[in-house]
Amino acid sequence: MKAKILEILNNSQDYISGERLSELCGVSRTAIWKQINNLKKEGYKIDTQPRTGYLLKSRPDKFIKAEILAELATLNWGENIYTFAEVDSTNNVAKKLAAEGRPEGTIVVAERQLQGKGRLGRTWVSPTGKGIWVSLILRPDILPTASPQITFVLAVAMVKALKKSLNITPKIKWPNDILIDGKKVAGILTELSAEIERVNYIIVGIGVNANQNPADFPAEFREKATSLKSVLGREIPRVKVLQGMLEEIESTYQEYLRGDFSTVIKEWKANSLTIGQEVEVIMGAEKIAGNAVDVDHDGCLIVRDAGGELHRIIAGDVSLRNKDGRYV
Ligand code: BT5
Repeated sequence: MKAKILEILNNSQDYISGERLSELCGVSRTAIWKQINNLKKEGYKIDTQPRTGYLLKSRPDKFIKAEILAELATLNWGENIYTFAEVDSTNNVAKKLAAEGRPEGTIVVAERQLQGKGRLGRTWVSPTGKGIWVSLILRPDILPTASPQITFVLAVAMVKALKKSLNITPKIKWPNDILIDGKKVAGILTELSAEIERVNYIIVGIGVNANQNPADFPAEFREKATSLKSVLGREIPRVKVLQGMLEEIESTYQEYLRGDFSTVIKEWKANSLTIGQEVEVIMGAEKIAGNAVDVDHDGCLIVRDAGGELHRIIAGDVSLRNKDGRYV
């Protein structure tokens, strides 16, 4: 009923009386009044006049199902959206839902993560209301060995989405960083559940820094992180950006499922910061320096060292060599 009231208020240019709302919704005026108060608590600004009734003044930029669905133009995704004020990690919640059998395209999004995860047990800082902390369940019919390709699909989709919704052109640093002006604005975490020859599900988690100020980032990575707000100098409509992300992710993923990884890789390379650069790659205790010459069909980074030897890197952290010869 709340959704119905919201829809009516949203379509109404003028005040609408409690009586008219109760007629349209088939419930008592007290029930309407209760739901209006609930909407106000959620952040909807509804002007209330004793004689004339209710007028919706503004909608909250919060991860509320009705808001996400309002202008979502995905083809199939959106039926299963789970929104939370607070979770440990949206990837963990999505993993649980996937294990319970929730379908592909299930979306989990939160205002805050208490234990947001990066790769290799690292932390992803996810303060309340400042970012887009979202995970998706995917169930691609691919071999587990092909699953790293999904990170590429996601990175390409993220670049397209940010370009489309905010008119900015981020770059991708292998394998999972989305950077603007050399600083990380978003990260992708792909987690796999598989048998030897079959993927059960893949959870992709995306963290986008939307409305942080520089001081909101911990000192240890403040120099390396940025937010969309810092880049554009204005508050970012998170729900709108999320909608754009879901639309681009769905369409790029569908393209990939039709067998078009080569297009994805081509787009990835066109937006890559890494290829052609002098890099240092750290893989646990091992370190390789050289020129990042390519990524191969499995998404591995190919680095040519000073001696001309080629190294195929499956996982690691890349630093790019700057003008002073330092790796940053
Ligand atoms: C990533 O890891 O970049 C993957 C981040 C994925 C986060 C999303 S949020 C929704 C979903 N649920 C989760 O629990 N996770 C996913 P990695 O490449 O390992 O980068 C992590 C490193 O980036 C940290 O060690 C910090 O140095 C830095 N970092 C942490 N929080 C950051 C932030 N908000 N912005 C920029 N850098 C950050």
